[in-house]
Amino acid sequence: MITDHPEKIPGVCYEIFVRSFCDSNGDGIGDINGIISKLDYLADLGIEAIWLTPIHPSPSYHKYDVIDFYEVDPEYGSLDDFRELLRQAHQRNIAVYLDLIVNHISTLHPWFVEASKGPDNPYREFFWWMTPEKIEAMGIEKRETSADSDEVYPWHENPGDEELFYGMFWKGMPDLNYDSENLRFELSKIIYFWLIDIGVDGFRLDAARHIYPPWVEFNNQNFWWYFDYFVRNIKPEAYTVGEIWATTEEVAPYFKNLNAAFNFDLSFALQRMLINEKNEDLTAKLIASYTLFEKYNPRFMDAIMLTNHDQSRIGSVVGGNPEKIKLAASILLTLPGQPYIYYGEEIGMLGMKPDPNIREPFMWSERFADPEKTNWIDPVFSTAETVVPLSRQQHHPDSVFTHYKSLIALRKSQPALSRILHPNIEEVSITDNRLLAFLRDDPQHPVLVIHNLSETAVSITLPEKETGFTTVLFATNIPSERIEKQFVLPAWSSIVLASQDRISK
Ligand SMILES: [Ca+2]
Ligand SMILES: [Ca+2]
Repeated sequence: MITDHPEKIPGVCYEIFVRSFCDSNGDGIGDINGIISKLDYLADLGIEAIWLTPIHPSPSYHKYDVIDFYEVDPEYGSLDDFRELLRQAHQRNIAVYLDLIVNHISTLHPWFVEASKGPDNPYREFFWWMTPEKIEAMGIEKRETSADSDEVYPWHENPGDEELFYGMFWKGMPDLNYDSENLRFELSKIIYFWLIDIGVDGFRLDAARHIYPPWVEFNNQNFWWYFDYFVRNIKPEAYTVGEIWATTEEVAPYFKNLNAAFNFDLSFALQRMLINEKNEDLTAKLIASYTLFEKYNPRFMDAIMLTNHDQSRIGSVVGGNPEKIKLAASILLTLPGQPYIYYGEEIGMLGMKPDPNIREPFMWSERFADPEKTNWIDPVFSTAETVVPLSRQQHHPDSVFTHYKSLIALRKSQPALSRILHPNIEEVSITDNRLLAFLRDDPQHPVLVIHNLSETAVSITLPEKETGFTTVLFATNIPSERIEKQFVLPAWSSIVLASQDRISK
């Protein structure tokens, strides 16, 4: 059980797909120095923590198949660059989380190069090896596809070898086998290196539900107990957030040993609600999920997002409609938990799968040859014709960017909105399913939030209990400072209201 937590929990987090964010040296590939040059931008936006997708040497463009856990890929910079990033991020009170991939490595990693030499190699035990006969006898030739892997046949040939190796994502990524004490020791050295020697603030943990394969899945929690035990011993305040791409019920037990976990059910519910323009009883579902999470860890942190680097971008999910892009942001940034903004969301970037097209270059400026813009891929969705670059949004009062910035500032200014531990959300008796309405309670400054999901204006009468909420803290399309208990909320609009009564007490 987790005993300690970060002293100051970052509220608004930001996921950076490093390759596409900002190029500092003109090679067209995003890099660490590029991120350093944008720390002021992120601080100005109100970001309190950044999660970097993997930075270690790797043969792939996304770098989720690691060759060396102790280095930075030269494409992205050096360890010294990374130390400088940490130093400058911390100066601005921005925490830095590394994407740590403990489930698998690249076949080019020395551990696998060694292990593939044969059954007698000392590194053999770092992986899962089995003869075809045993695999067949156990009935594990095939796996059921999951949200995060289409792989059906997870056993792969090692040329000249009688045994196959297990790689649930694909044959270039062999799964690691943590039954090996030597491997656990190697992992503890890696954790120590990054948390203590380098000084990162925490880890985003890739594929956390897949550490042990299906036939020994029950060992997963034991592994995370071990992981957490080690982390807490060397850096009690470190932050851990797990990618458990599964239902709320499957996510919940992971809170025993991780501070936070991404809420995929919420992500998909929000996307459906924005597409269908109908509430799916979201508040009640969230409260039920909190009750479940709390059983495993009363200090759980709900890591919430619209989409991440594995999902089609929210801008495209809502058909590129700028009003709905803003509505999506309004919902995310008024819900409890830790919002993770995926880079480019704040300027309304677009993108649909396949993966490279949801990871297109960030659009910094309108200059034809923007030296900061990465060009490792020709963008298909986020182009000069479809997305207004940041430079033209930054000082525009109606831009998506200004909308994000205002909402982040609002969230940080209101204790009722920024609560992370013991999330505060309550239902209100506004039952029109075109609306998403909820109360964020607080002893001094409770806040009432109403979103209109639909394409038509909706007339609202505040319920008896909420008639005190007449002061407008934030609104899309409603200019007045104060409203009556009856008002009309325009299409795809949001309003955040404070209670005059309770504030004056
Ligand atoms: Ca570069
Ligand atoms: Ca695994």
